[in-house]
Amino acid sequence: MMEMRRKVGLCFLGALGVLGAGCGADDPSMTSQQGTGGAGGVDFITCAAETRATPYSAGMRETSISGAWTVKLLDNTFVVDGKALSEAPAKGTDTWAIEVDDATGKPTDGVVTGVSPWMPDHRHGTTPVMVSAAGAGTYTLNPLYLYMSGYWEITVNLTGTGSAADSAMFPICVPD
Ligand SMILES: [Cu+2]
Repeated sequence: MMEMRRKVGLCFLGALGVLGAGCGADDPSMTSQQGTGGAGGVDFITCAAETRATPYSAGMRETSISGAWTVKLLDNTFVVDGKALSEAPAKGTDTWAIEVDDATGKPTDGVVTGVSPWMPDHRHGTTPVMVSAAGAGTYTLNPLYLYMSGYWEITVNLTGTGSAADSAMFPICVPD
């Protein structure tokens, strides 16, 4: 039964045409060689074995590449039966509230230029993430459509303090 659920999860978007590559007979996730999480066909969805990810906690933070910004994941919410629950990222449409602080710790508006989720094991992203300013250096990311379980890299793109762009990345595992 688990195997059936997983294959449906992998492929329903492909059937809808949302995905380009990444679903079908050549999907690397269908093979036992895929991933770094384990040998011998260990299920890549097992988050306990996903050493690349940082376990979710509200308020978790990542420093940008340049060191100029700190991005805090204030809260993840996920809707179940019409009710928004504050919990770890789950498979489906999540919503993030984030805050961006400058090097002095001051929350700063107007610096998030976009958000790019990516599954490096499968080399695909997801549908566009809408970013809306929520004031006082906070931003709402909705939808953040994490439609597959497994390892995701959620990159928050930021304006640079100089000419170069900047970014901060959250390594997240979505359980099955
Ligand atoms: Cu994937």
